[in-house]
Amino acid sequence: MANPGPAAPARTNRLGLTVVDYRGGKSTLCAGCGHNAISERILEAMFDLGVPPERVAKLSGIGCSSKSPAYFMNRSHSFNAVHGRMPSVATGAALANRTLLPLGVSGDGDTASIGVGQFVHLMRRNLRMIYVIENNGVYGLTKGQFSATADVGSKLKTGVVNELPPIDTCALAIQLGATLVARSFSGDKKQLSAVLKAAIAHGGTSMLDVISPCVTFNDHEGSTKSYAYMKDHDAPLQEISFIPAFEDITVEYDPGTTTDVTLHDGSHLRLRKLEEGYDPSDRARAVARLMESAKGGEVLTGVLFLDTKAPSFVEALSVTDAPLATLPPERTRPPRAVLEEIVAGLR
Ligand SMILES: Cc1ncc(C[n+]2csc(CCOP(=O)(O)OP(=O)(O)O)c2C)c(N)n1
Ligand code: SF4
Ligand SMILES: [Mg+2]
Repeated sequence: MANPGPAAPARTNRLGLTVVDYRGGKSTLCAGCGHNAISERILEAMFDLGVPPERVAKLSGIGCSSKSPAYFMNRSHSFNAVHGRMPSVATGAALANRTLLPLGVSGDGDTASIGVGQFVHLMRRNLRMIYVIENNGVYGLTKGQFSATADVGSKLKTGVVNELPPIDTCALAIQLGATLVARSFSGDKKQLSAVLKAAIAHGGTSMLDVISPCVTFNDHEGSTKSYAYMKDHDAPLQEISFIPAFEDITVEYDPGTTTDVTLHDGSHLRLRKLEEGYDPSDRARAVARLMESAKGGEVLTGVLFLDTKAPSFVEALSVTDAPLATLPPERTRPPRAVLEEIVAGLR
């Protein structure tokens, strides 16, 4: 057998790190679970953009999806919150240290069932955060009961039919104020990578609802969150390309068919329309279009809504640039004279 010679050196990113530096523990999820593919896309996007792993705070709730941050980016901070309560922990972390990039990973149950109260308030704030819902329409971890994103008429393996209307987390997020809202599919490598990179570059709340089939409990005929259903019903709005701030834009585009958006860090998002007239800056139209597509039985994917101008929560609150934990007591405690003045005013 011919000598294969020395192995090619591993590719490094602009920080000099290899993809291994972005890996996590070995996944304990089922083979073929959509959540595993999403973990791969997240770590690749972070690697490609050269995000320092130590600057990322991974946050999750409870569920198979919420376990997945353990399977990528071991060098990042990580906090596994109570079921449905990740948004308040993420908000606290983001306010205490605005140099961190919070990355929330949740499930459809964790977000739209038990956690919907926390989710809606997070979406109103435009906190700089990436919020990924790994949406399989069921509670995978507790053996496949319907979640609140299950479509009317979808069927469990046992034959039980869901009679309740679903919560569309994208429509909800758009209506409430999230500034980058996208839907994608764990099996669409190109689209999912592009929206994840756009979310990393965006300075407000990015809410990504990713259809992520549960191969064990919700991948059969009658499910609307299966690989086969997505293959037949995926209706992409755009072809998406992402150009990072550190790369030159050399390719011209036709403004009639393509929208070029400059994101907060100077990166560019290019959206080549596949649907005539769709404008991702029109909030009301985006919600209406989602309703129409649901009625027609299609799953609209792509960048549904984008606003790069709205102030983020930390800007609105004038949060200090320095992480709170690094501030000396003189900057965190009011001086005695000020306290005495306040007390005197109460007498
Ligand atoms: C307070 C509380 N209620 C209920 C549960 C049980 N429980 C664990 S995971 C889960 C649902 C997870 O579903 P989802 O977020 O969709 O994640 P998946 O497993 O499908 O990825 C439930 C109800 C719990 N752990 N804590
Ligand atoms: S039970 Fe479903 S959601 Fe959980 S790991 Fe297995 S395939 Fe994924
Ligand atoms: Mg689920």
